[in-house]
Amino acid sequence: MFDSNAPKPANQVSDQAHRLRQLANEIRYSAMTMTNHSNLGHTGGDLSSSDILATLYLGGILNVNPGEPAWPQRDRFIMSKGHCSGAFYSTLAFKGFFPRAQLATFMDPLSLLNGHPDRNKLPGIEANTGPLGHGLPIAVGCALAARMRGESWRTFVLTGDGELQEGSNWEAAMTAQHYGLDNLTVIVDRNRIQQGDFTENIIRMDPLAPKWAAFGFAVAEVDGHDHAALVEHFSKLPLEKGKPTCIIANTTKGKGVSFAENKPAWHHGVPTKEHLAQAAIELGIEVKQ
Ligand SMILES: Cc1ncc(C[n+]2csc(CCOP(=O)(O)OP(=O)(O)O)c2C)c(N)n1
Ligand SMILES: [Mg+2]
Repeated sequence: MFDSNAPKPANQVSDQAHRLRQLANEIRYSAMTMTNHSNLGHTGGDLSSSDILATLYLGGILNVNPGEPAWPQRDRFIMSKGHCSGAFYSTLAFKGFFPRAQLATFMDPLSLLNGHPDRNKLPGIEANTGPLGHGLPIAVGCALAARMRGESWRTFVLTGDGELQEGSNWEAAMTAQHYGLDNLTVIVDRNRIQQGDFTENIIRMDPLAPKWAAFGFAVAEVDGHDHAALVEHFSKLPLEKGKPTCIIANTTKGKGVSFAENKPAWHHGVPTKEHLAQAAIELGIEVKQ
């Protein structure tokens, strides 16, 4: 865990941000390779959320232990946008929850790496997700459980922005504020694209920050690809004592790969071998032959 009270020298912050950028790009390339293998997947949302996942798991924010995945005092992370399992599985494997070699089985018959994460199949997964709109309600239950037991572990949940069109999120948000769950942090991957089109063309959600504030959350907006800014925000949780936190991470769907950036068609576009070669160059990945 980072000690949020100890200011870091500037060069130490940028070293860490540089390392997280490299790791996030490795997660991106890994997820694209998996989607190429399975011929199915969600490239755009994998790429928009890789920096957030890398920062949480590999930047020392989440207090989890791959050696003891069910450690009762661990922080809980729920990948509500479970369709982005390529990035999520890659992050869990990079963290050491299971061998990286297993990633190559993505969506194979009998593989433990289903298209949507299954907590009964792999260590490190807290909740089965994929059907949108369920992660936050589960996370509220986790946060309430910690509160009732007097335990200090925290709950994090990553949602898509299109996902917020599911009304269940807003019922859960009301409950979180009612109980003053300041041990709960919602991160919104605000890439402004859902399946098929831009969010604002389907069901407008701007102004998003005031909505969360009206639902009783302490809200911050951050560049979801700026590792130093993400670390800074995640290190000072809760943003306000007695309130749940919402961090709106402004991202680009398809981030890091020019042919996929901000293109609705890449929501579930499948990269070819040629796309992978181009992605490796743009992401700075050395591909071992
Ligand atoms: C309840 C439900 N309806 C529909 C889908 C199909 N679906 C999968 S991803 C997706 C779009 C999600 O968009 P967003 O939340 O913005 O995710 P991201 O942009 O991060 O990929 C949809 C409609 C689903 N998984 N669950
Ligand atoms: Mg989206």
